[in-house]
Amino acid sequence: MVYFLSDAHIGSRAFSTPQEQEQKMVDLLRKFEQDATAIYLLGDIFDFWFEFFWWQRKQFPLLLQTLRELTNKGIEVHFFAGNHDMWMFGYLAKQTGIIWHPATAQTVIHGKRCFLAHGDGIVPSDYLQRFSKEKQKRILAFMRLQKIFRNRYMQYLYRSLPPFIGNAIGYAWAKQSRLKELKKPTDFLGENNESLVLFSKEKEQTEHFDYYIFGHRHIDLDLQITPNSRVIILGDLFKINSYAQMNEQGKVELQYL
Ligand SMILES: [Mn+2]
Repeated sequence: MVYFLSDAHIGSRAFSTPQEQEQKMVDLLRKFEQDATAIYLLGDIFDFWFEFFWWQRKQFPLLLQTLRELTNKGIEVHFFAGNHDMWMFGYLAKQTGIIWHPATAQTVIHGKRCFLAHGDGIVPSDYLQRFSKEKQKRILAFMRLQKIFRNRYMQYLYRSLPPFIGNAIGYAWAKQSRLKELKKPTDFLGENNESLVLFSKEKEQTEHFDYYIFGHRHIDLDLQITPNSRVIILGDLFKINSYAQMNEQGKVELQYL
């Protein structure tokens, strides 16, 4: 079995018991361990993850230990950058043996062509034109922020902060977006408005994938876009409590805890 999971947001200060979130993730990984050949973690597994230059106390030791044990057993664990945990500079991979994907990936699993990504910034080519001038401004501001987050020089500066300051800022920022999500979730916008679906439909015109699998949106979606192509959005691990699995025949199904 191959498993897909995203958006656990471990460590979020929006939850009263951050340890429980880590334990929940570990329990699920232990369940996967029974029959997994590979596990794809599609981003935002951590609510905030930043590897600073300065020494810092090991975060989430239980989860890191579990990941290490899984990879030692020969289970491939793929870890995709989310917009909350893209700041990995080799430490986590070295500690746990995960395979790090800073961007999207295209791969064949059990004979099925898969397009995999966290999902932030994945939009169709005519995306901006779909909105009013006012909304375009907000989207562009968000995209500028994403660019700063991914800028190597800015990352270098942030890495030189003492971790207790850098983490305090990061967790406070992340908490806001978690509270917003919990208070006012953005439900499925319909296949003509959901950017990940629009992107996949556009992509399908030039290149075929059996599955487009994403996280990020905090909705659980399994949508047929052509007779042999589907978009799967994984939901999350704190509100929807969902993940996906692919069996040896290449059949993908959403699962709920
Ligand atoms: Mn995200």
